Amino acid sequence: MKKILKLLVIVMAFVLVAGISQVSAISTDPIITIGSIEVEDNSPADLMTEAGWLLYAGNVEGYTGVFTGFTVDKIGRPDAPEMDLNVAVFSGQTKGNLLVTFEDSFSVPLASGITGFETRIGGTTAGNVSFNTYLNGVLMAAFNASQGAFSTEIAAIGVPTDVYTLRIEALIDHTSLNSLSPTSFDVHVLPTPEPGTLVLLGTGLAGLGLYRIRRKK
Ligand SMILES: [Ca+2]
Repeated sequence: MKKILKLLVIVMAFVLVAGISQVSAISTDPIITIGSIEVEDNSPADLMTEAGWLLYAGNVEGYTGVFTGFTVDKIGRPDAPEMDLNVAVFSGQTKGNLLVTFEDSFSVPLASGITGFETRIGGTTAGNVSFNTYLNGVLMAAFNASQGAFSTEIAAIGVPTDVYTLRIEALIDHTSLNSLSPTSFDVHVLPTPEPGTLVLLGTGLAGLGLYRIRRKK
């Protein structure tokens, strides 16, 4: 039993050291654009002074809404970054399209075992919304939602090798609706498999190894 504990401590120490050594390599410059408005993290337009958390509320091109972005300083880890865009809008009198984007740059290394990024989308709309997510300009996920509740999960395989950019796009279309029609949604881009799952898998494999060593004795 003592031997097992000793080995577990060594495995955990290795996991911790591996995690810490990867923290330094990151560059973040997250920006949300809402129509022609640009909101950079902790610029005057950002209502949330916390790093990695962007918030804009107000009127933009015929829409009134709240736009929130979370990125790696707030969610995820430097070696397994996540991005989350949350939008709630009402259309006003002009009822045109509204393009909302959220972009951030990161740098490798990624945690070992990550094979790509998953896009999770959920929400409800009175009109139509087209979603796209990109890794270095290459489409990872595309989804169209119209008139009602929606949700989807789309996984894409592909791991970057250097500094890389993740980008979320949502094109909101209320062109044929009355002036108080709502749309709200959440778009979450996260690495697959999730780091939590990786750690569990790692400890599970370590446990299996210990079991086999013990049986041989
Ligand atoms: Ca901020």
